[in-house]
Amino acid sequence: MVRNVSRNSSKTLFYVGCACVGAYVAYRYWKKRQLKTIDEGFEEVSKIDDTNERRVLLLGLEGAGKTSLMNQAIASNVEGNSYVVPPAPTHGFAVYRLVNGPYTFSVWEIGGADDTRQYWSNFLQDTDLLLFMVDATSDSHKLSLAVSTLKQLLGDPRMDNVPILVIANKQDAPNALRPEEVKEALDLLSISPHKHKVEVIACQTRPLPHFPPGTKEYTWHHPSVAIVEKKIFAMATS
Ligand SMILES: Nc1nc2c(ncn2[C@@H]2O[C@H](COP(=O)(O)OP(=O)(O)OP(=O)(O)O)[C@@H](O)[C@H]2O)c(=O)[nH]1
Ligand SMILES: [Mg+2]
Repeated sequence: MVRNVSRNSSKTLFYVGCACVGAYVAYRYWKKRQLKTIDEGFEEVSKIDDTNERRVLLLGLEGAGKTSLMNQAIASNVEGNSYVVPPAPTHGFAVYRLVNGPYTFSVWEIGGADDTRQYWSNFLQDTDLLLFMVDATSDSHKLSLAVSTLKQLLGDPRMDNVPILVIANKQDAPNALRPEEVKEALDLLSISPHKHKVEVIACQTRPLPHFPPGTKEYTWHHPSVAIVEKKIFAMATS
């Protein structure tokens, strides 16, 4: 009798042991499959092709016309796109997507007000093109602030070798500085050509013309906007 009980209990022990080993093997197998799935997931993400993506940074003092330009660029980029006028000051940032052939350009506009400029340095990483927008009707005080702001930006090593397109905006105003004058006022000739390719382009987003039949205010853009766009596409992909 005693012998039977002990035989039964060792049998039970044997089965419990087998069950434990089986459960452990099943657990290891499941874990391995799970890790493999996670690995495959990473592989899929790493396979996503971002070679046709370009990151463009749009900076400039408040009121330079950054939002106005992008609203119109969006309107001219894809037929049927619309935008809201008048532009409001940008508190924080806005991202606009432009498409040209196989390329997608994400344009990051960061507001230019005093309290927002301190955050510009958070956005410098991986920039393919810097758009620096200037209100060409600015007085000398504002222009020298634009100069020191641009120099501070270019002092950041993350901006090394990033091409720069300076946009001399508000060319519709009779007192606006022309691109050559903006080049001088911003001391752009002092920027080493080995470090940055620099170009200056004229732009205006006002005044609104009479709309041709079939167009409305929200789909209108000034012809200079399309020229600026082309320049952005060329410089960000060169
Ligand atoms: N005359 C004239 N005014 C313009 C032009 N572009 C923009 N403006 C005006 O300038 C003002 C500021 O324009 P925004 O586009 O908001 O300027 P911003 O650079 O985005 O300003 P923040 O977002 O505050 O940094 C608005 O009243 C616009 O209507 C232009 O080409 N000519
Ligand atoms: Mg803005």
